[in-house]
Amino acid sequence: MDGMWADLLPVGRDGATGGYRRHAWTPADLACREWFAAEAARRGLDLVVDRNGNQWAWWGDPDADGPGVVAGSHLDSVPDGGAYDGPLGVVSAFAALDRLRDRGLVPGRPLAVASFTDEEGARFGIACAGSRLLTGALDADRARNLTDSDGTTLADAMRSAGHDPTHLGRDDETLRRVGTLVELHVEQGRALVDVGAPVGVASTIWPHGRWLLDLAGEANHAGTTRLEDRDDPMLRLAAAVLAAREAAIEHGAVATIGRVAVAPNGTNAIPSRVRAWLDARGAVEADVRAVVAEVAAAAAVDAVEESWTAEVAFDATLRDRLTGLLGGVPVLATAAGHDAGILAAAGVEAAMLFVRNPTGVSHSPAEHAEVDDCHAGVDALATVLAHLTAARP
Ligand code: HGY
Ligand code: MN
Ligand code: MN
Repeated sequence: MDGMWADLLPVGRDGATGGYRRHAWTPADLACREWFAAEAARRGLDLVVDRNGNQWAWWGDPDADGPGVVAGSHLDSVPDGGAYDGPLGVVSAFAALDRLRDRGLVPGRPLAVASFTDEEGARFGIACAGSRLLTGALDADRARNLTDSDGTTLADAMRSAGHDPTHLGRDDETLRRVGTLVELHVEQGRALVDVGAPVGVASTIWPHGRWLLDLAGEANHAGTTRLEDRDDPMLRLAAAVLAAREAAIEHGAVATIGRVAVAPNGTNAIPSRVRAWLDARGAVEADVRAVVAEVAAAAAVDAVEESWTAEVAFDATLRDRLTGLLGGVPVLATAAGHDAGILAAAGVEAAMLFVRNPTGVSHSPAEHAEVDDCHAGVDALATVLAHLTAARP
């Protein structure tokens, strides 16, 4: 594990912030994809890149002997993201497969390591884009026409990276191969550290979504325009940001406006337009919807829903089986979205393992997990995979 981790660590890392910028279909992302292919080749696994760009490294033939068991996560990051969110799950999946081989175990079912494309949606705005396309939760034409901040479409970015976007969309051939998905992920919170446990099992993913607030104003001179003559969209943005916090407190939810695009973005120009993206989440859908409505009202704008993830309750039988198998580890909900949640919502049997995060911090260069806890995660994943694949000497 440590060698894989060391190889991956410098890929897409920003020297100034120490954070990662592994955004979909950029050179950094392609370097991660090459890393994945090399690790698959090193183990003699059959590498499959599906029509949506997701990578699968198979030990055994899921078409002949499937459906199989898949362990994986994602390699892309948010802007200035941490080292563990995503990569810990992919590295741990390869390491767990190595553990089975080290113990002389052969799976009774095909086993794969997977890396889902564009889980963060950092460049094109839709989280879990690869798994949403795979399951049909994201329309292919809409996906192809998503644009990044430079106006590059997803289709063009994929083509430039050598991946044909023509056949994006639900992929039943790939889905049929997946009998059970287990995603290991660094915990993005403090539940495990607060109970002193290195590993936990997921119960649910909170409902959450992303909304665009598109605020039009009137461009004008910052110095010569009288206050009473101004139509400054920044004031409505300010109202939205404050309303997001107040509504979140009121409804027991969380709400964030972390991404803003100002046009023309000049120091001495009243903006003509401000676009802001609201991320809202909560244990109860109605609370999330109430937060969005109050933010939209405060900004006097319609909030345009860009993505929505309904609550995911992971398969309770599988959840309890794995919890017992691991000796009664904690079971915890998360407000973070994951590819395992997208596949579970599409009817795939799925589970998640969490590895302790000593500070709970994520989506930050400060994100961290202790080596011993990472190894505990690999041990747990290997135990789970041996069980699920009925591995035998
Ligand atoms: O936004 C999320 O919860 C995940 O990191 N994509
Ligand atoms: Mn993330
Ligand atoms: Mn993640």
